[in-house]
Amino acid sequence: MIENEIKKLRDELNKYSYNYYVLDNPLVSDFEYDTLFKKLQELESLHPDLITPDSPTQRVGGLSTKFEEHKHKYRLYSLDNTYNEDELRKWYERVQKECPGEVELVCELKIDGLAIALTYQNGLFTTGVTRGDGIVGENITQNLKTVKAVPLRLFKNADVEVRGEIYMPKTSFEKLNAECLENGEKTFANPRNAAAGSLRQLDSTITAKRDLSMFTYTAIIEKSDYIPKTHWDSLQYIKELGFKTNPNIKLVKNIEGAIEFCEEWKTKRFDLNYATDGVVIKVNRFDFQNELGFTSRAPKWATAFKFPPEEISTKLLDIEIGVGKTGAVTPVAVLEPVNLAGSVVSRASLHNFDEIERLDIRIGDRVLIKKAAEIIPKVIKVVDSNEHSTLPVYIPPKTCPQCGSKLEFREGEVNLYCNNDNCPSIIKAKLEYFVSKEAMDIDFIGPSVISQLYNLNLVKSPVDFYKLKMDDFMKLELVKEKSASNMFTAIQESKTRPFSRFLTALSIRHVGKETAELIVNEFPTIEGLKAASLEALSNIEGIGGKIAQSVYDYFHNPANLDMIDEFISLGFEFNHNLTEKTDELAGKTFVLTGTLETMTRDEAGEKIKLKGGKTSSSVSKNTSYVVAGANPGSKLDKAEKLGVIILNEDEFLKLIGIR
Ligand code: 0OX
Repeated sequence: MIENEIKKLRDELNKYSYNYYVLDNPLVSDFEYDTLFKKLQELESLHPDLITPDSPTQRVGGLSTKFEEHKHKYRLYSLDNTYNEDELRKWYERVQKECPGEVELVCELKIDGLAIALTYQNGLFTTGVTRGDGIVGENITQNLKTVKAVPLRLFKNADVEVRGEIYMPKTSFEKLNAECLENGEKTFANPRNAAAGSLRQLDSTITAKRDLSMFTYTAIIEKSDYIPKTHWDSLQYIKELGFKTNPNIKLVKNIEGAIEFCEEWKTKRFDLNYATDGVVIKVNRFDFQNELGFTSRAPKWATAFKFPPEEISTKLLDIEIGVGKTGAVTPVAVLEPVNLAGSVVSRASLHNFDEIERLDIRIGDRVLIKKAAEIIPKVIKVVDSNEHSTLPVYIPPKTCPQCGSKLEFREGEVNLYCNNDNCPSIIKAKLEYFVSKEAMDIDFIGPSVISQLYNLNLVKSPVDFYKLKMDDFMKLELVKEKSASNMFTAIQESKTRPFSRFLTALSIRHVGKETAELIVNEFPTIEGLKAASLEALSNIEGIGGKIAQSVYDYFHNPANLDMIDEFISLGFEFNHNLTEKTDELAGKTFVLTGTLETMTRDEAGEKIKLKGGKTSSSVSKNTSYVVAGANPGSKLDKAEKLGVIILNEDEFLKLIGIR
């Protein structure tokens, strides 16, 4: 019977998948798996009524328009950190005050991934949510289904919420970055960012292509035939449910055992194929955990021992001068490349010129550099040497290395400043900030692209980004059609960023993200803000006189007002209440053909995507609309044949709400 055959295939595939992704023990070749998978897909397509939610075919994703907020049923707490043996012993003493005697502990590696909570009802996966702020997260169920280490059905029919960490193996991260480079796309800074970027895809077929895995460490049991009494036993139980747990765990008698475990993994962690940033130490007995309870943010029964940042010495080859968007001039160390915590470092931060003087850092010195997880490496001191005294003392520059203006100190600040608003370094730094994550969040446009666009006279002010055509990007080094189109699209997409982001992106002195939000709450439109009096600005709660003056000056500078008018004429709305993206056209596929009068086909495609629709280059029965401009090609004929709705430009503009 077909029903039995489908069930047999499903069970077989689930068994192979579990052995491969959870137990790391492949039973069959990829080819054998794929053949069975295709067979199941085929049978299910003939009998859609026989598809079950735990079928391996249900891991393949689809599109969503946004992630819904989800309030956690049980709060996800943070962990307090400890950095040395002393702090660990003090934590243990606090534990022993409540629970006298020797208290058994479980040591786990702290996986540097993304915390998630998975809900199972009667053994079936129902919801997967990001940690968020621990109280509310985002529902990413569809994306999590594509992660093979997330079981769709458990081995027991329990009601549980399980928590774990989604991570990307280091080797997969390197492979992904190599592919990104090849395609002219942005690379990820570390495996954690790569995992986060992969999970935050609205198109879960992209998530499905990324190699993500999961280690699980907590189960909150609501209904089960067995309730463990210790954390150690619950880890065993989690494994029995079908989850992957980290094998590098240890049950120890007291804090000395935990200290030994931390010491052991300080260096051994570099041999693992996943990133770790410490050890989590938990009281083993649940009755003791209940006794100890929580502070406002973290359990008292657990602590994280953070691995110390790695340090290494290398030669300081030069001190380069960077000029930031505020004109602040900062020294950057150019180093003989060294391997530090798994990556090659050739530049490091030197803070400011006072720091160089205080530490008496000289070019040619051997210096000690340190790197904490994900943080830019820093020079921390000079390593004693005989040469040091023979090297010339470092003298800070007197003029801007870029524009030659005299550098000056500003009152009450340690930095030196270039005060020339037309300094190319300052302009480029402002442009870099404009596109950054915190501001307009424009992908694919990095410092090198900005520098080239600036040198080619294509972009001198942020508004110029929005006037660029595809051809302009093709003038850049190593840029081919694919990355040109990525850049063009990313810029156009940014047009709908909320007003507060735009205000942040302008690099108005003293106006960062938080301040910009305070301002737009009070002045939700650009017209209102332009007309705001100094008094009205300083009356905004949280905004002092210095900020108010800076905002007021900015909006009374004719050059800035001209630029804003240009933004408006390019279609910017600057409306605080504007939503970033809509889903009006979700599920609709458009094919564009011929020449449109009011915009290019790329721009039309952008507008469709902003409303949640898709574009395609060929007409099929799945096409929702064909938009036909002047001189349409054969696509129009095909549309007519298939009975697809054909829109002229006017109708299209009405549909997307422009006319
Ligand atoms: C990890 C990890 C994170 C339980 C109570 C607060 C933290 N990143 O590997 N969290 C926890 O435990 C929770 N355990 C871990 N192993």
